[in-house]
Amino acid sequence: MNEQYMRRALELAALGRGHVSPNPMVGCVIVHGDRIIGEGWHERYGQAHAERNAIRSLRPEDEPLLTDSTAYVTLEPCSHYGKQPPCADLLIEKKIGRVVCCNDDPNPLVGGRGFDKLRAAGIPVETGVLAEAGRRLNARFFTFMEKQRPYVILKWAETTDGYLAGPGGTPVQISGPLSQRLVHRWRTEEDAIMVGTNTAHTDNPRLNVRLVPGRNPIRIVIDRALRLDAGLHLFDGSQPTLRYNLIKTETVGQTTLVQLTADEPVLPQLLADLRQRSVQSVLVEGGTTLLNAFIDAGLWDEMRVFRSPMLLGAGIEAPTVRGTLYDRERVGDDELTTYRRLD
Ligand code: AOF
Ligand code: ZN
Repeated sequence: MNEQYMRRALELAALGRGHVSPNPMVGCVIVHGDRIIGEGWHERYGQAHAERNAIRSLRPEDEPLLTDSTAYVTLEPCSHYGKQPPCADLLIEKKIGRVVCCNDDPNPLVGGRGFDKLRAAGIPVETGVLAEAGRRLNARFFTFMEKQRPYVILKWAETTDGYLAGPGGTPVQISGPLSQRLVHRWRTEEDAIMVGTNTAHTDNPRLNVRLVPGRNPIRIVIDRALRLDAGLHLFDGSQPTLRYNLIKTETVGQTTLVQLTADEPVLPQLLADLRQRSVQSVLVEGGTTLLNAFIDAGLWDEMRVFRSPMLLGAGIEAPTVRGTLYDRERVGDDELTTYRRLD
């Protein structure tokens, strides 16, 4: 077993970022002796899985080598008929010699049955190779399957003196142009993007992707009493939008009103509803009230904080960061720090 092939498989898997959700990103490398004879990854939701693409990439003269080859797959080969036929069946049919994986598939439709099928066909299987890297790559998918809620990313920009808006919530452009571009790329990478009532009202955000190429996420807003102005960009019907409220459920064009009950906390209900809709990740872009509500409820997985050189002197205080330091980098004049949950 050679970890370097699994690293390559993880690298290939990551090429699916932004295109495969709610499926996981998966990569596959087929190795004969010390030669890679096939490579593939899950490129697009609904389309061929990694293993099939790797098999397709083989030169015809290499096909007979499969019996003596190892498939390095970042996730357990699937055993079910979804949008695609089972990869375990394909590997058995092609008589692969051995299968090595990072992780078991937490999808209850698979859940070990892919490995069972392979073993029953006499194919040796090894799992748990670069397991942490595999889980990190598909943190959204694993959180969704294991915690039964979307992966929640809290994002904000704060000044050097710790404010994220001016006095009374006046919007201030705190982060620089490179940071703004980066946030647009993040929007293409998550299924949904969310703001609270105050931010929707004071910033009138579009919550779409403009500064980079990529798909638009679903927009989410909390509007308990349905008091937000119908003329806001959020309600322009240009992309699917979920408006969570306590009054009614109704769909008008691309905007869906979803009623929550006032008897229970809002966020768990909202995340449960998003799960039903297969929304696997949410980028929460503020404001402070909403960010703090997620933090207080313990319903978050990652914090991404831009700190700009700006000083405001007064204003709305940014939330207090939690979790463990995961990454720190410079983005133009800003410093971006990522924190992850401890558990
Ligand atoms: C694999 N290889 O490359 C991927 C897998 O609807 P489908 O057929 O596309 O199935 C989606 C499920 O298959 C997904 O939830 C996950 O459990 C597994 N994804 N499995 O063997 C792959 N992308
Ligand atoms: Zn599959």
